[in-house]
Formats: sequence, structure tokens, C-alpha cells
Amino acid sequence: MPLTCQSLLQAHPTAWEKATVHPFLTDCHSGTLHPAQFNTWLGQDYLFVKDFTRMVGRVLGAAPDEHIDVLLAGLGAIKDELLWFEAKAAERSLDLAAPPQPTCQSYCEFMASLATQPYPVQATALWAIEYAYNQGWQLPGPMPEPYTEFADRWGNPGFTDYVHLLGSQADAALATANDTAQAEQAFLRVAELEAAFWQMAFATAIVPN
Ligand code: HMH
Repeated sequence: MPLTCQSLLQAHPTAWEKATVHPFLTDCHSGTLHPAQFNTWLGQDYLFVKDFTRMVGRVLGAAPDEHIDVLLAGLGAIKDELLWFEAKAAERSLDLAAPPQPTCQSYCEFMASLATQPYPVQATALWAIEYAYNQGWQLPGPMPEPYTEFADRWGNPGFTDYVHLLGSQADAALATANDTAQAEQAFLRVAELEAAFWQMAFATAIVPN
């Protein structure tokens, strides 16, 4: 049986749950997250998305002709997303020049390391990264303000369709791969880094006033 995105999720339910269910997200939902925790996430995710953009550019460079259209649409959406991050940071008076924390750094290094991996591995990692946010932001249920637009960015129907297309492309690439062990490893590494990224923001020191 060929490896598929669905079979990866079925083989590793615990790893995937850790990637997509975290107190950071449930505290957003219940309104108990401290703004400092959210602001850490926002600043670090901005740095993440800048490097993620570069990764998607490299995946595009490795993609077969029939996968270009979906990846190009994804890059178009990221252009808007980076501007949106800058606007959200300005609303909160955040300094986007803050350095990456070690967890963000590790995630960015992982994305850079995908450049030397075969296309099926890159396509699988890209799908996993996007699906993690698509699920993570939706699973707690409707997000209250001020988090509604954040949940919507990765939970809206258009983004959900995009993630499904990425999954179909990854499946098609995996069907042609003769060694899928690296793709499975990349999936598990994404799951681990996603869990660590939530935890990094959640662990922000809260200074009582
Ligand atoms: C950490 N994972 C992380 N940040 C994101 N913005 C996404 C996935 C989705 O692009």
C-alpha cells in the first residue's frame, strides 16, 4: 500500500494530536490566554512565515508542472499574510525585529533542510505544516475576539480547500516515490515542531502588574 497523507495521520494519531491540540489554543478559545503569550506567538510566527515563504518557493522549484498552479496560489496568499502579520503586530505595538527563539530557529532550520530532500518529502512536509494550522485553529470551536480573525485565516473554507489540494499533490508525489521513509520522518518532525511551537509561546513569562 502506498504511503498517503491519510495513512500518515492514521499511523501517528498521538503525534498529530500533540501538534494540533494545545492549551495555547484552548486558552484562546476560553479567553484565558495572557496577551503576552499571544504576542510571543505572533512575533515568532511572523519569523516562521518569512522562512516558510522561502521554503514554499523551493518546493515550487522542485514541483512537476501540474503542481505549479496550487503552489503559486499559496505563495500569493502568503504575500497577503505577511502584510497582515505586520498590521497585527503594529496594532499590538510589537517589535517584529525580535530575534527567533530556539524552537522557532529549529523549525526554520528544518524547513531549510528540506531543500536537499526529494520532492515527495517536501510536498508531504508542506501539506503537514499547513494542515496543522488548518486543524489546530478550528478544533477548539469558534474563537472569540480578538482571536476570531486568526482562527479564520487558517480555518476558512478557501484555506481548507488549499490544504486538501496540497494533500492530493503530496499523495501523487508519494505514489511515485520508491522510498517513503523520509516522508514519514518529515511528517513526524513537523508534528513535533508544531507542538513545540505552541509550547514556546505558552511558556512566555507572565509579569504580574
Ligand atoms: C508554526 N505552523 C506554524 N506557523 C504557521 N503559520 C503555519 C504552520 C501555517 O502556515
